[in-house]
Amino acid sequence: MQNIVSNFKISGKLKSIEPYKNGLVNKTFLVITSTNKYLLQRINKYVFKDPNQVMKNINFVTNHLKSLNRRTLNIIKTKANQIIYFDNLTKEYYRLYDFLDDLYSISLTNNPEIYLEVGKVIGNFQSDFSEVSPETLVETIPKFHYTINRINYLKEIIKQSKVNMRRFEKCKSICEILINEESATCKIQNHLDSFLLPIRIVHNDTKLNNIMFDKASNKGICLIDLDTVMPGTIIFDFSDAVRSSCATLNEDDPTLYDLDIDDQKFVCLLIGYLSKSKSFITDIELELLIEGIKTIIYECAVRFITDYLENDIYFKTNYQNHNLTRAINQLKLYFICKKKEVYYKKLVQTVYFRLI
Ligand code: GN1
Ligand code: MG
Repeated sequence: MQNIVSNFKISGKLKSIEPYKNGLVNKTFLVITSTNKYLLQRINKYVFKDPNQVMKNINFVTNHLKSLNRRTLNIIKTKANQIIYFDNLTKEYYRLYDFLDDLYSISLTNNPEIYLEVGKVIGNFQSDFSEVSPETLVETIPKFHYTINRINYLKEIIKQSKVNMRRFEKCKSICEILINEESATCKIQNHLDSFLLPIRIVHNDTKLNNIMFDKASNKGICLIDLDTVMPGTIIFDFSDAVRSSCATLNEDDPTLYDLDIDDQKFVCLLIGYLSKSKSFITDIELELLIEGIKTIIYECAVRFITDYLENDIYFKTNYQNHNLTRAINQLKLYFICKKKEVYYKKLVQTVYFRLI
């Protein structure tokens, strides 16, 4: 690792490089020198087929945010003045960022004000890009949130027996339930396919631990993990934040008895989000916000069970059945969301018209 770090323009004398908790996809290290702290990341080549383009997108996004005086990730260039480093020996791609030492990320908390901040951060990010043409960024993971493709892929690998059969025996009924629910989750994709939803620059991965808060004031400051900032719909940014932060349990918690969506957190997030997005959100986007929550939870369940059946090639796992646990958790959350759908849709209307 020392060799890798030495290729970047770091200041101070290298003191330590330690693995750092972060995300289910890339590998992250905290780099400490005598004067600074940095985050080194090895980009997951299986997930991101074109790491150079991912970094070009991130470079654009961070420069745009900086031009608006927003806090964001700061890319440290290599000594050859590049935004990414390719290690010939291991054939791996690396990038380095300044470590945001005055900010922190959270896991679930009961403080409702935090959820107001979550909503605001997402609304602000979308607002900062609402005037930028989506074609500016390349779709580095094509059709990332095209839910139907995800379920079709699952059906296909089952049909062609390209699954771990021992694992399939364990989760056959889960797959069946997911396949049965397919039609309930295609509304947003139908709207996208018929060009009824605006395509904008969006974050696409707004889970709670990708949101940074200020240590001193607890205000929401910015979104990190900019790998998936691409053209897409704002609906899923709102929805994924609800999925990951308003649930009463983490996405891989197996103690499902207590799993629910917390209405108070949801209302706070909604108020925060609409207070920042009401100037650009269209009627159809507003109408489909709750549909988005249901869809994104369903999509996650499908992605986790697919990865389980493909022997955990995509998401990092800590134990044998980790992806199965995640899929079961999300499936239950999906049905909880379905039950609350009508109530939440009314809340969207109530909050939106109060804010005008
Ligand atoms: C991954 O990278 P990370 O951990 O923030 C995934 C998201 C999933 C999430 C589930 C590029 O996000 O789409 O919703 O795991 N990112 C990618 O925890 O696939
Ligand atoms: Mg990510």
